[in-house]
Amino acid sequence: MSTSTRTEGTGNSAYGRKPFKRSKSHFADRITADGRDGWPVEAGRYRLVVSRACPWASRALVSRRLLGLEESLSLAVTDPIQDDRSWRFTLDPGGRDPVLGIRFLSEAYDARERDYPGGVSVPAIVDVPSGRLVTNDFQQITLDLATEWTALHRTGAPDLYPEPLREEIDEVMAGIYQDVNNGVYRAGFATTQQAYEDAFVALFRRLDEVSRRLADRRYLVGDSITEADIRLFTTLVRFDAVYHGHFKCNRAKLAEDPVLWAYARDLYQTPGFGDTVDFDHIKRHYYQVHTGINPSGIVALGPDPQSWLTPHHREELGGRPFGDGTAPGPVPPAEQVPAAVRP
Ligand SMILES: N[C@@H](CCC(=O)N[C@@H](CS)C(=O)NCC(=O)O)C(=O)O
Repeated sequence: MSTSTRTEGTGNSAYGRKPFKRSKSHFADRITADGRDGWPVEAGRYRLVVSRACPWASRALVSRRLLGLEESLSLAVTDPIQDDRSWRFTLDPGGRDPVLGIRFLSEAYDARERDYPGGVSVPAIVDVPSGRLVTNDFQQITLDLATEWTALHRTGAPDLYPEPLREEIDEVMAGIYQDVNNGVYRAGFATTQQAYEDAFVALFRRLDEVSRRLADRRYLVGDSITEADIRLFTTLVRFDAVYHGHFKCNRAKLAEDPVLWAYARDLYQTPGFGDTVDFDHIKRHYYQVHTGINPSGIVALGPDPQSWLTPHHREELGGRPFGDGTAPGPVPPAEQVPAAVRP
Protein backbone atom coordinates (compact mmCIF):
# COMPACT_ATOMS: atom_id res chain seq x y z
CA MET A 1 0.00 0.00 0.00
CA SER A 2 1.26 3.44 -0.75
CA THR A 3 0.53 6.60 1.10
CA SER A 4 -1.92 8.83 -0.64
CA THR A 5 -1.92 12.58 -0.59
CA ARG A 6 -4.82 14.79 -1.58
CA THR A 7 -6.02 13.73 -4.99
CA GLU A 8 -7.22 16.31 -7.44
CA GLY A 9 -8.24 18.57 -4.57
CA THR A 10 -9.27 22.06 -5.50
CA GLY A 11 -6.95 22.82 -8.37
CA ASN A 12 -5.36 25.48 -6.23
CA SER A 13 -1.74 26.25 -5.68
CA ALA A 14 -0.89 23.12 -3.70
CA TYR A 15 0.71 21.52 -6.75
CA GLY A 16 3.18 24.31 -7.43
CA ARG A 17 4.55 23.76 -10.91
CA LYS A 18 4.80 20.02 -10.56
CA PRO A 19 2.88 17.97 -13.12
CA PHE A 20 -0.47 16.70 -11.91
CA LYS A 21 -0.03 13.22 -10.48
CA ARG A 22 -2.83 11.04 -9.20
CA SER A 23 -1.90 9.25 -6.02
CA LYS A 24 -2.72 5.63 -5.43
CA SER A 25 -5.58 4.73 -3.14
CA HIS A 26 -4.23 4.10 0.35
CA PHE A 27 -6.86 1.73 1.65
CA ALA A 28 -6.78 -1.19 -0.69
CA ASP A 29 -8.39 -3.98 1.34
CA ARG A 30 -10.72 -6.04 -0.77
CA ILE A 31 -14.22 -7.26 -0.01
CA THR A 32 -14.21 -10.79 -1.38
CA ALA A 33 -16.34 -13.92 -1.47
CA ASP A 34 -13.82 -15.75 0.73
CA GLY A 35 -13.19 -12.77 3.02
CA ARG A 36 -9.39 -13.15 2.83
CA ASP A 37 -8.74 -9.53 3.80
CA GLY A 38 -11.18 -9.84 6.69
CA TRP A 39 -14.06 -8.36 4.72
CA PRO A 40 -16.38 -11.04 3.38
CA VAL A 41 -19.12 -10.16 0.91
CA GLU A 42 -22.28 -9.89 3.00
CA ALA A 43 -25.67 -8.38 2.19
CA GLY A 44 -26.40 -5.22 4.18
CA ARG A 45 -22.99 -4.99 5.83
CA TYR A 46 -21.32 -2.29 3.73
CA ARG A 47 -22.18 1.21 2.57
CA LEU A 48 -20.94 2.67 -0.68
CA VAL A 49 -20.19 6.38 -0.34
CA VAL A 50 -20.12 8.39 -3.56
CA SER A 51 -20.32 11.83 -4.96
CA ARG A 52 -22.41 11.86 -8.10
CA ALA A 53 -19.99 14.49 -9.36
CA CYS A 54 -17.03 12.13 -9.34
CA PRO A 55 -16.24 10.01 -12.38
CA TRP A 56 -14.36 7.40 -10.32
CA ALA A 57 -17.24 7.00 -7.88
CA SER A 58 -19.75 6.98 -10.72
CA ARG A 59 -18.20 3.79 -12.06
CA ALA A 60 -19.35 2.08 -8.89
CA LEU A 61 -22.81 3.64 -9.18
CA VAL A 62 -23.24 2.19 -12.66
CA SER A 63 -21.84 -1.25 -11.76
CA ARG A 64 -24.03 -1.50 -8.69
CA ARG A 65 -27.13 -0.72 -10.78
CA LEU A 66 -26.25 -3.11 -13.63
CA LEU A 67 -25.51 -5.92 -11.17
CA GLY A 68 -28.60 -5.25 -9.05
CA LEU A 69 -26.70 -4.71 -5.82
CA GLU A 70 -28.84 -1.81 -4.61
CA GLU A 71 -30.39 -3.78 -1.74
CA SER A 72 -27.23 -5.57 -0.67
CA LEU A 73 -24.86 -2.61 -0.78
CA SER A 74 -26.53 0.56 0.46
CA LEU A 75 -25.68 3.99 -0.90
CA ALA A 76 -24.68 7.32 0.64
CA VAL A 77 -24.48 10.35 -1.64
CA THR A 78 -22.39 13.29 -0.50
CA ASP A 79 -22.86 16.98 -1.14
CA PRO A 80 -21.09 17.77 -4.44
CA ILE A 81 -19.26 20.63 -2.76
CA GLN A 82 -16.54 19.65 -0.30
CA ASP A 83 -15.50 21.99 2.47
CA ASP A 84 -12.16 22.02 4.26
CA ARG A 85 -13.14 18.75 5.96
CA SER A 86 -13.82 17.24 2.53
CA TRP A 87 -16.91 15.23 1.59
CA ARG A 88 -19.94 15.86 3.78
CA PHE A 89 -23.45 14.52 4.21
CA THR A 90 -25.25 17.83 4.06
CA LEU A 91 -27.90 16.44 1.70
CA ASP A 92 -29.22 14.23 4.51
CA PRO A 93 -31.54 15.32 7.31
CA GLY A 94 -29.52 17.00 10.06
CA GLY A 95 -26.43 16.82 7.84
CA ARG A 96 -25.74 13.24 8.92
CA ASP A 97 -25.63 10.05 6.94
CA PRO A 98 -28.68 8.20 8.33
CA VAL A 99 -26.95 4.80 8.41
CA LEU A 100 -23.40 5.67 9.48
CA GLY A 101 -24.49 8.56 11.71
CA ILE A 102 -21.55 10.70 10.59
CA ARG A 103 -21.37 14.21 9.15
CA PHE A 104 -18.12 13.85 7.20
CA LEU A 105 -16.70 10.91 5.29
CA SER A 106 -13.41 11.67 7.04
CA GLU A 107 -14.94 10.24 10.22
CA ALA A 108 -14.97 6.79 8.60
CA TYR A 109 -11.35 7.29 7.50
CA ASP A 110 -10.41 8.33 11.05
CA ALA A 111 -12.19 5.29 12.47
CA ARG A 112 -10.01 3.16 10.21
CA GLU A 113 -6.71 4.95 10.76
CA ARG A 114 -6.34 7.87 13.12
CA ASP A 115 -4.31 10.80 11.78
CA TYR A 116 -4.12 9.31 8.34
CA PRO A 117 -2.18 11.97 6.44
CA GLY A 118 -3.70 11.49 2.98
CA GLY A 119 -6.80 12.77 1.31
CA VAL A 120 -10.36 11.69 1.82
CA SER A 121 -11.73 10.43 -1.47
CA VAL A 122 -14.75 8.84 -3.02
CA PRO A 123 -15.70 6.19 -3.87
CA ALA A 124 -15.35 4.68 -0.42
CA ILE A 125 -16.87 1.55 1.06
CA VAL A 126 -17.53 1.63 4.79
CA ASP A 127 -18.21 -1.29 7.11
CA VAL A 128 -21.52 -0.32 8.71
CA PRO A 129 -21.21 -2.20 12.06
CA SER A 130 -17.80 -0.71 12.91
CA GLY A 131 -18.10 2.56 10.94
CA ARG A 132 -14.62 1.93 9.52
CA LEU A 133 -13.53 2.60 5.99
CA VAL A 134 -12.74 -0.64 4.15
CA THR A 135 -11.50 0.61 0.80
CA ASN A 136 -11.16 3.69 -1.38
CA ASP A 137 -9.46 1.77 -4.18
CA PHE A 138 -11.55 2.97 -7.10
CA GLN A 139 -9.80 0.74 -9.63
CA GLN A 140 -10.53 -2.43 -7.68
CA ILE A 141 -13.98 -1.69 -6.26
CA THR A 142 -15.90 -2.20 -9.51
CA LEU A 143 -13.88 -5.28 -10.49
CA ASP A 144 -14.77 -6.82 -7.14
CA LEU A 145 -18.45 -5.91 -7.48
CA ALA A 146 -18.39 -7.77 -10.81
CA THR A 147 -16.40 -10.83 -9.77
CA GLU A 148 -16.58 -11.23 -5.96
CA TRP A 149 -20.15 -10.13 -5.22
CA THR A 150 -21.69 -12.65 -7.63
CA ALA A 151 -23.70 -14.44 -4.92
CA LEU A 152 -25.66 -11.22 -4.42
CA HIS A 153 -26.08 -10.26 -8.09
CA ARG A 154 -29.64 -9.99 -9.39
CA THR A 155 -31.01 -12.65 -11.68
CA GLY A 156 -30.00 -11.61 -15.19
CA ALA A 157 -26.99 -9.57 -14.08
CA PRO A 158 -24.50 -9.17 -16.93
CA ASP A 159 -20.92 -10.42 -16.72
CA LEU A 160 -19.04 -7.12 -16.77
CA TYR A 161 -15.57 -8.67 -16.63
CA PRO A 162 -15.80 -11.93 -18.58
CA GLU A 163 -12.83 -14.19 -18.02
CA PRO A 164 -11.93 -14.81 -21.71
CA LEU A 165 -11.92 -11.07 -22.46
CA ARG A 166 -10.03 -9.81 -19.42
CA GLU A 167 -6.70 -9.35 -21.12
CA GLU A 168 -8.23 -7.23 -23.87
CA ILE A 169 -10.43 -5.31 -21.43
CA ASP A 170 -7.41 -4.53 -19.22
CA GLU A 171 -5.38 -3.34 -22.17
CA VAL A 172 -8.13 -1.08 -23.50
CA MET A 173 -8.81 0.30 -20.03
CA ALA A 174 -5.14 1.04 -19.37
CA GLY A 175 -4.86 3.33 -22.41
CA ILE A 176 -8.18 4.99 -21.67
CA TYR A 177 -7.22 5.52 -18.04
CA GLN A 178 -3.91 7.13 -18.86
CA ASP A 179 -5.00 9.45 -21.64
CA VAL A 180 -8.74 9.94 -21.14
CA ASN A 181 -10.00 9.24 -17.60
CA ASN A 182 -6.92 10.73 -15.99
CA GLY A 183 -5.84 12.69 -19.06
CA VAL A 184 -8.59 15.27 -18.67
CA TYR A 185 -7.33 15.93 -15.13
CA ARG A 186 -3.74 16.22 -16.35
CA ALA A 187 -4.89 18.83 -18.83
CA GLY A 188 -7.18 20.65 -16.40
CA PHE A 189 -4.71 20.83 -13.53
CA ALA A 190 -1.58 21.39 -15.61
CA THR A 191 0.55 24.19 -14.25
CA THR A 192 2.79 24.59 -17.28
CA GLN A 193 1.88 25.15 -20.91
CA GLN A 194 3.90 22.10 -21.90
CA ALA A 195 2.20 19.77 -19.43
CA TYR A 196 -1.19 20.97 -20.63
CA GLU A 197 -0.32 20.52 -24.29
CA ASP A 198 1.10 17.04 -23.71
CA ALA A 199 -2.07 15.95 -21.93
CA PHE A 200 -4.28 17.59 -24.55
CA VAL A 201 -2.51 15.91 -27.47
CA ALA A 202 -2.54 12.47 -25.82
CA LEU A 203 -6.20 12.87 -24.87
CA PHE A 204 -7.43 13.62 -28.37
CA ARG A 205 -5.10 11.10 -29.98
CA ARG A 206 -6.60 8.43 -27.76
CA LEU A 207 -10.17 9.63 -28.32
CA ASP A 208 -9.59 9.46 -32.08
CA GLU A 209 -8.32 5.91 -31.72
CA VAL A 210 -11.28 4.90 -29.55
CA SER A 211 -13.65 6.54 -32.01
CA ARG A 212 -12.20 4.47 -34.85
CA ARG A 213 -12.54 1.34 -32.75
CA LEU A 214 -16.17 2.06 -32.02
CA ALA A 215 -17.15 2.97 -35.58
CA ASP A 216 -18.28 -0.54 -36.43
CA ARG A 217 -18.64 -2.19 -33.04
CA ARG A 218 -21.20 -1.24 -30.45
CA TYR A 219 -19.05 -1.74 -27.36
CA LEU A 220 -15.34 -1.53 -26.62
CA VAL A 221 -14.64 -5.24 -26.12
CA GLY A 222 -16.77 -8.18 -27.28
CA ASP A 223 -20.38 -7.49 -28.20
CA SER A 224 -21.74 -6.63 -24.75
CA ILE A 225 -21.22 -3.97 -22.11
CA THR A 226 -18.11 -4.52 -20.00
CA GLU A 227 -16.18 -2.72 -17.30
CA ALA A 228 -14.29 -0.91 -20.08
CA ASP A 229 -17.48 0.78 -21.31
CA ILE A 230 -18.41 1.85 -17.80
CA ARG A 231 -15.02 3.51 -17.33
CA LEU A 232 -15.12 5.33 -20.64
CA PHE A 233 -18.72 6.41 -20.14
CA THR A 234 -18.14 8.19 -16.84
CA THR A 235 -15.58 10.45 -18.50
CA LEU A 236 -17.52 10.99 -21.73
CA VAL A 237 -20.70 11.97 -19.93
CA ARG A 238 -18.81 14.81 -18.22
CA PHE A 239 -16.93 15.90 -21.31
CA ASP A 240 -18.98 18.72 -22.76
CA ALA A 241 -20.38 19.79 -19.39
CA VAL A 242 -17.04 20.29 -17.64
CA TYR A 243 -13.93 18.97 -19.35
CA HIS A 244 -14.33 20.90 -22.60
CA GLY A 245 -14.42 24.34 -20.97
CA HIS A 246 -13.30 24.05 -17.35
CA PHE A 247 -10.41 21.65 -18.10
CA LYS A 248 -9.60 23.26 -21.49
CA CYS A 249 -10.07 19.98 -23.38
CA ASN A 250 -11.45 21.90 -26.28
CA ARG A 251 -10.10 20.60 -29.55
CA ALA A 252 -13.67 19.43 -30.10
CA LYS A 253 -16.76 18.67 -28.10
CA LEU A 254 -17.88 15.11 -27.60
CA ALA A 255 -21.00 16.06 -29.56
CA GLU A 256 -18.78 16.84 -32.57
CA ASP A 257 -17.51 13.27 -32.87
CA PRO A 258 -20.45 11.38 -34.40
CA VAL A 259 -19.22 7.96 -33.29
CA LEU A 260 -18.30 8.76 -29.70
CA TRP A 261 -21.35 10.93 -29.24
CA ALA A 262 -23.70 8.18 -30.44
CA TYR A 263 -21.83 5.61 -28.31
CA ALA A 264 -22.12 7.78 -25.21
CA ARG A 265 -25.83 8.44 -25.84
CA ASP A 266 -26.44 4.73 -26.38
CA LEU A 267 -24.97 4.00 -22.94
CA TYR A 268 -26.69 7.00 -21.35
CA GLN A 269 -30.04 5.66 -22.55
CA THR A 270 -29.26 2.15 -21.27
CA PRO A 271 -30.82 1.50 -17.84
CA GLY A 272 -28.13 1.72 -15.16
CA PHE A 273 -26.07 4.43 -16.87
CA GLY A 274 -27.96 7.69 -17.47
CA ASP A 275 -30.16 7.12 -14.43
CA THR A 276 -27.10 7.54 -12.18
CA VAL A 277 -26.02 10.86 -13.72
CA ASP A 278 -26.67 14.18 -12.02
CA PHE A 279 -25.45 17.04 -14.22
CA ASP A 280 -26.23 19.53 -11.46
CA HIS A 281 -23.85 17.79 -9.04
CA ILE A 282 -21.23 17.39 -11.76
CA LYS A 283 -21.23 21.04 -12.79
CA ARG A 284 -21.44 22.56 -9.34
CA HIS A 285 -18.60 20.36 -8.09
CA TYR A 286 -16.14 21.09 -10.87
CA TYR A 287 -16.87 24.78 -11.34
CA GLN A 288 -17.23 25.67 -7.66
CA VAL A 289 -14.65 23.47 -5.96
CA HIS A 290 -11.69 24.03 -8.28
CA THR A 291 -11.27 27.67 -7.41
CA GLY A 292 -7.66 27.52 -8.57
CA ILE A 293 -8.83 27.25 -12.15
CA ASN A 294 -12.22 28.95 -11.86
CA PRO A 295 -11.83 31.66 -9.22
CA SER A 296 -15.27 33.19 -9.80
CA GLY A 297 -17.01 29.89 -9.06
CA ILE A 298 -19.49 30.67 -11.81
CA VAL A 299 -21.16 27.53 -13.09
CA ALA A 300 -21.49 27.30 -16.86
CA LEU A 301 -25.09 26.84 -17.97
CA GLY A 302 -24.70 24.66 -21.06
CA PRO A 303 -24.94 22.33 -22.77
CA ASP A 304 -28.60 21.36 -22.94
CA PRO A 305 -28.87 17.89 -21.34
CA GLN A 306 -31.90 17.06 -23.52
CA SER A 307 -29.47 16.21 -26.30
CA TRP A 308 -28.54 13.03 -24.39
CA LEU A 309 -31.97 11.63 -25.18
CA THR A 310 -31.81 11.96 -28.97
CA PRO A 311 -31.78 8.75 -31.06
CA HIS A 312 -28.34 7.17 -31.48
CA HIS A 313 -29.05 4.33 -33.94
CA ARG A 314 -26.24 2.24 -32.45
CA GLU A 315 -28.57 -0.76 -32.16
CA GLU A 316 -28.04 -1.11 -35.92
CA LEU A 317 -24.53 -2.34 -35.10
CA GLY A 318 -26.01 -5.35 -33.29
CA GLY A 319 -24.49 -6.27 -29.96
CA ARG A 320 -26.26 -7.58 -26.91
CA PRO A 321 -26.03 -4.91 -24.19
CA PHE A 322 -26.38 -7.36 -21.31
CA GLY A 323 -25.01 -10.49 -23.01
CA ASP A 324 -27.05 -13.44 -21.78
CA GLY A 325 -28.52 -11.24 -19.04
CA THR A 326 -31.24 -8.62 -18.90
CA ALA A 327 -31.59 -4.90 -18.20
CA PRO A 328 -31.74 -3.79 -14.57
CA GLY A 329 -35.08 -2.76 -13.09
CA PRO A 330 -36.03 0.78 -12.12
CA VAL A 331 -33.94 2.95 -9.82
CA PRO A 332 -35.08 2.59 -6.18
CA PRO A 333 -37.21 5.68 -5.40
CA ALA A 334 -34.85 6.92 -2.67
CA GLU A 335 -31.95 6.94 -5.12
CA GLN A 336 -33.52 8.79 -8.00
CA VAL A 337 -31.73 11.83 -9.35
CA PRO A 338 -34.21 14.70 -8.90
CA ALA A 339 -36.50 15.08 -11.93
CA ALA A 340 -35.75 18.79 -12.05
CA VAL A 341 -32.13 18.15 -13.08
CA ARG A 342 -32.75 15.20 -15.38
CA PRO A 343 -33.08 15.80 -19.13
N1 LIG B 1 -9.26 7.33 -4.53
C1 LIG B 1 -8.56 7.71 -5.69
C2 LIG B 1 -9.31 8.49 -6.74
C3 LIG B 1 -10.69 8.94 -6.50
C4 LIG B 1 -10.75 10.44 -6.54
O1 LIG B 1 -9.80 11.09 -6.95
N2 LIG B 1 -11.89 10.98 -6.11
C5 LIG B 1 -12.00 12.42 -6.00
C6 LIG B 1 -13.32 12.95 -6.46
S1 LIG B 1 -13.55 12.82 -8.19
C7 LIG B 1 -11.86 12.80 -4.55
O2 LIG B 1 -12.57 12.31 -3.71
N3 LIG B 1 -10.91 13.69 -4.29
C8 LIG B 1 -10.65 14.15 -2.98
C9 LIG B 1 -10.48 15.60 -2.90
O3 LIG B 1 -10.68 16.26 -3.93
O4 LIG B 1 -10.23 16.08 -1.80
C10 LIG B 1 -7.25 8.37 -5.33
O5 LIG B 1 -6.85 8.26 -4.19
O6 LIG B 1 -6.60 8.92 -6.21
